[in-house]
Amino acid sequence: MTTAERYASAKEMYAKLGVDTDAAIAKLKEVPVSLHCWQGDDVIGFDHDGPLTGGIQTTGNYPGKATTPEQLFADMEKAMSLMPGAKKINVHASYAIFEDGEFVDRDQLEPKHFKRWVEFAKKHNMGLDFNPTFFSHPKMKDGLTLSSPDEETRRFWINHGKACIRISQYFAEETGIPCIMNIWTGDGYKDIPADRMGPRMRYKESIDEILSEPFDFNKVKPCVESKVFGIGVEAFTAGSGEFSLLYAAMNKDKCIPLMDNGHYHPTEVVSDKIPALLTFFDEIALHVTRPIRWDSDHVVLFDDETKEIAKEIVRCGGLDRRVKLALDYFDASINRISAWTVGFRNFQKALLMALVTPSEELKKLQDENRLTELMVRQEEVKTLPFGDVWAKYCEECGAPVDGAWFDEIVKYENEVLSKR
Ligand code: RNT
Ligand code: ZN
Repeated sequence: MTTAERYASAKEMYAKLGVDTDAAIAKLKEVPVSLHCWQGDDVIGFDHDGPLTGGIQTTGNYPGKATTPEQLFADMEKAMSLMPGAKKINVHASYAIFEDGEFVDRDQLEPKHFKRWVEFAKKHNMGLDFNPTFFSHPKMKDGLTLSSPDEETRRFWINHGKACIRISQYFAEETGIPCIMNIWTGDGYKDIPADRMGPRMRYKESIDEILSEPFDFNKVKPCVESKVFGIGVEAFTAGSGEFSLLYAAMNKDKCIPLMDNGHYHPTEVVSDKIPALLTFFDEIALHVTRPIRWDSDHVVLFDDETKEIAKEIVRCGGLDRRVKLALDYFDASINRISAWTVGFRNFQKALLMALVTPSEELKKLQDENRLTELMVRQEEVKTLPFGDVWAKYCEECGAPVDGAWFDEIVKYENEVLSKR
C-alpha cells in the first residue's frame, strides 16, 4: 500500500471517532518549535574556550562537533532538512559571532554580533529566540551571577541581561516574529547555606533591573526558568520553582514563566503543571527535554511524558500562541545531528498524536463520570494507525518519513563530520 492509501484508511478510522486528521496536519504545520543551537557543539558557543561550568554539563566525546559558525549553520541546515514542521532557532548569547578579530565581553554585546544569526533565520523564514548566558564565564564568582553578593559581579551580569534584551528586540524587529528571551542561572550552593533569602532578594532585584531595560512586550517575551538543583549546587538553587513562578506572576506585564521538564523532583510532571499555569497566565514557555533521574538533558523520545505534555498543550489551546515551545537537550555521546533530528521529530510526533486524540469525546466521558469507559477508550486510542498520519505529515512537509533519513546522517558523517 502507498502512503496515500494507508493515510486514507487511517483517516477513516479517526473520522469515526470525530477526529479530522487533515485539520490536525494543517494545524501542526503552523506551529513553530524552537530548535536549540546548543545541541550542535555541546553548549560551548563561540565566545570562550574551555569546558562548561555552573550546574550545566555535557557528557560524551562523539567526533565531529561544530567549532565554527559555518559548521554549526551547516549542521543545523542538515538536521532541519530531516525534520517536518515549522521552526524557530534558539540562540544563546555565548554564540555571538565576532568578525575581523573583534571581541567584546558579554556585558557589551550588541545586535551586530548576532547579525549572522538574523541572516540565517531570514534565509529559512524563521523567528529567533534568545538566552543570556549566565554560565561558563570567568565573571561567575563563586558559582554566582545575578544573585552574587559581590556588587561588581552582579552589575556585570545585569548589564549582560540588559544587552540581551536589546538583542532580543532586534531579533523580533528583524524577523517580524516575537523573541522569547529566557533567563536561567545556575546560581546556588553545593551545601547548606546560612542565608537563603539574601541570594533570592538579589536575584529578584537583578531581574527587575534587567527588565527595566525598555522593550516591547509584544515583541520580546522575557521568561524566568526555574530549577530544583544542578550538579555542584545540590543544596540550594536561587531560581527555585516558587521563586521563578512567583516572579513571573508578580510581573505579568513584562515576563512569563518557563518550565523545563528536567527541572523538577522526579515524580512531578510538567504535563500536570501546564493547565495549572494556564489557569493564571496568558502565556507560558516550555523547555522540552528528557530527564533520566535528574536534569540530564537526554534527547527527547516519543515517551509517555512527552506525549502527555503534548496532549496538555493541545487540549489547553496552547498551540495558538499561549505555549511557547522549545527543545533543550544536549547529548555529546552520539551523532549530534541525529540527536537534533530524533528529538525534534519525536516532539512533532507527540504534538501530532495529541492533535488526533479524540479529546472532546474523552472529556465528555470524564464529565459524565463514565470513568470505566474512559479508561477503555484511552487505551484503545493508543493503537490507532497513527504512523500512517505521521507519514502523511512528513510527506506534506517535504521531510523524509521514518526509515528514510538515517542514511543521510551516515553520509553526512562520512563526508563532513569525520573530516573535522
Ligand atoms: C539548564 C537550563 C537551561 C540550559 C540552556 C542551555 O539546566 O535548562 O535552559 O539548558 O540555557
Ligand atoms: Zn532549560
